[in-house]
Amino acid sequence: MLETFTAGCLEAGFDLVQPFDVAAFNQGAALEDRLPDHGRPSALAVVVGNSRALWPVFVAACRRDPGSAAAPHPLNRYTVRVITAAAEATGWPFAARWAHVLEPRPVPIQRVAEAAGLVRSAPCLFSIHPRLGLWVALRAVVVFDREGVAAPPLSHPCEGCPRPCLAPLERARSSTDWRDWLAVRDACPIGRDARYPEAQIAYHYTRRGLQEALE
Ligand code: B12
Ligand code: SF4
Repeated sequence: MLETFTAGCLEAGFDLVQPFDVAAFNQGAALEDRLPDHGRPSALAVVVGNSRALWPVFVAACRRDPGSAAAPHPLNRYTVRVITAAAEATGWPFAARWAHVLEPRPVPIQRVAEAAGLVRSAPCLFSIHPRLGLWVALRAVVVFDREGVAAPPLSHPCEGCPRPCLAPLERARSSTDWRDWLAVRDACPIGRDARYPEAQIAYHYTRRGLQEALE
């Protein structure tokens, strides 16, 4: 069933799919942050994210369905639609939590993804992936009603780094220019070849870029 879910996510452009045991997160989390566990001591959670691989697949989906591209928050809607479909295809009961949903409270998806062994927390507040650097987005965590699996160990990608991300972070914090936030990601030596394409950057930081990509 994990293969079915992973295949559905990959096909839709969500190329980061990391299974783990929900207990690995819940044990260290405040009560209000805990993820659903279907009443089990161990449950199979999967954190889903993406790299730049999402963008062409998402743009192609918008081309096929121009109405969805014109609606508010097209990427969030796409995320919910395709990840829900991938989870339903497994035939197992599941509960999903979405990174973009802020009410009643946001799921601390960066900490969830760290417990899953997908990323680590960088000193510049981003989650860092060992290959993709800071060029990753975290979208959802889905918990299935079955036994969990142990998260893989992940050494810290920032170990030994002189932290060139910190000076741009200080600038960005007192700035209203989104390019200053982009500079934080650009300062990191890991994952330079994983930088998002310009249209994807424009979409994430300014909400523009999608219409241009569709033209
Ligand atoms: C609300 C929110 C925002 C708000 C406020 C952010 C803030 N500074 O508090 C706004 C709209 C301003 C925002 C902007 C950005 N965000 Co934002 N945001 C979120 C969201 C939806 C909730 C954060 C939250 O409250 N978490 C809940 C608390 C309880 O979790 P927590 O673990 O206790 O707290 C963590 C976060 O608050 C985080 N954090 C705090 N300050 C900052 C600042 C930055 C730059 C980042 C990356 C993280 C971060 O660090 C804490 C420890 O892990 C998360 C997704 C999520 N569900 O977490 C994305 C998220 C943190 N954002 C993300 C990003 C990339 C950004 C931007 C850089 C660009 C963008 N929009 O794509 C900009 C940065 C500009 C800025 N001024 O901060 C990514 C980070 C990806 C990564 N590799 O780490 C996330 C995970 C969304 C995603 N889909 O991947 N964001
Ligand atoms: S610049 Fe260095 S410390 Fe900063 S996120 Fe990248 S690897 Fe980590």
